[in-house]
Amino acid sequence: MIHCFRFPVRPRELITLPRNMAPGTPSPSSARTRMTGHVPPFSTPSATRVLVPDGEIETTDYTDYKRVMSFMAFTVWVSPRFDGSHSSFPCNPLQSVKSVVKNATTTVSILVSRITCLAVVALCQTLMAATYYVVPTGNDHNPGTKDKPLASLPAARDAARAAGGSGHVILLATGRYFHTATLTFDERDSGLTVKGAKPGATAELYGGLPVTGWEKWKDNIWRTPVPKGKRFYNLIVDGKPATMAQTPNAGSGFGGGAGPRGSSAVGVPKEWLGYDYSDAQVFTFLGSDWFAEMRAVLKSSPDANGTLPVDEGSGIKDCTMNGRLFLRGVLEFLDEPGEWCLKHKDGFVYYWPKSGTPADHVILRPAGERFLEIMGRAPATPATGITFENVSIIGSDFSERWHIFLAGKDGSTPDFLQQGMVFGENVERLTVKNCRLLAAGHAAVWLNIQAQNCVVENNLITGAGSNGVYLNGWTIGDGPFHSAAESYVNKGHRIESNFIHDC
Ligand SMILES: [Ca+2]
Repeated sequence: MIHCFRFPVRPRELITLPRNMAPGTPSPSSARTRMTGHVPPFSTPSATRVLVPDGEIETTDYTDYKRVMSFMAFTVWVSPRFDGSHSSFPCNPLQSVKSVVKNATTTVSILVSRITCLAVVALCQTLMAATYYVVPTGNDHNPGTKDKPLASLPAARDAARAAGGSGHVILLATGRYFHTATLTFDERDSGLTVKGAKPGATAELYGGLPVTGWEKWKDNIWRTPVPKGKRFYNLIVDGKPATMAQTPNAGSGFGGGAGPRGSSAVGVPKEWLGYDYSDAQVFTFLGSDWFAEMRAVLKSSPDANGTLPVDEGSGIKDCTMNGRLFLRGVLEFLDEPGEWCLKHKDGFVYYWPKSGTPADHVILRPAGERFLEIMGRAPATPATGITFENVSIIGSDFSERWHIFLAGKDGSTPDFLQQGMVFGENVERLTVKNCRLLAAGHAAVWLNIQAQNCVVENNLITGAGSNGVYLNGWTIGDGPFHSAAESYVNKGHRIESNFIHDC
């Protein structure tokens, strides 16, 4: 039912009132308190005024017309300018019937006026919210209508931005969409929904470019040119990360002849001295196998004693590399189906397919460690209410090294490792649901520092390099805060019903 108040009050407070109070019923004490007590000012930092002909309403997000409409079902904001004959309505049970009827008539009139105005606001919002159609065979010079669809998500995002308003939907048709760089979304995209048009996440968003043009190189190994001088650490085949050429092979123990030499080097046998280690890494467990790190190999060749320097990782004393390690990223170690290797100085990538030829598979070279980056400019200007729904999000890069902590600083995540295929920072109400999140280099979803009230729900997450979903707040003692409570800026999320495996 509808209640009438003389004061403009904030919607957040109005929703606490009972909905079943009939007109003419004395207001409950809480309502009276609100009517006669302190009325918060309009000018809150996040508030927006919406002007209507007879007054004004306030909403924290006027672009959310559905929310406005839900409030409209049981509340009406009456301008202070309208404060005459109905001043006691409906709270004074001693009013005459005539007065009640008059007030009721007037009130109904006002209600109709307000409802009309709000409906117009809602209608305007609805009209402003457009759907942009994207199909793989579209054209980015098209307007994005159903008859003249766009070809890419970046073009659709730009079109939605240019249109202004909020609540736009980008509808992706079934097919494959490749991207040359990280796709960014910010506060200008607030309210945007990116959605697959058909069930089953059949719209496949790839975080990189397809690798094609393969030729047989030697035996079962194929190779193809890639940009010279550019390293990458994840080759994705049919939505799964391929194994970087390593020794020993999986299931064959550790080391394979290599072993740790102190905390910052490995030793290799003399028969490996001539190999090129320009793209090599060492995956190693530490200490008593508490955790593992990826160490960068720092020189392309070992010295005459077979010593190959690697970075020191977290540098935690008494927790150095142990003998459980793999050496990888060396072409000579590419010796079984499913392995791949980059020679970035030469500009070639090599691969031994598990079946058929490389042309039988979708092979992806990732463009970066973040594929979808949703980030407002600052904590005070978050990207809000952006949704990814019913799409496949496939592939992002890993990194040269991976440390569990910043060197010498327990409990921290190094800045350069705060990475996710879907990365959110300075975000509110980011939603990822009903998606397939495949072959992320780092985490599939990483919500960083300032991130609140996000939802990650009902997704398939597999093949991530580190975590399925990672929520990363401030390290204790860090950040521009005066108290622990103030530093609690990563919160309110709902992570539910995700199937996460092989991460
Ligand atoms: Ca191997």
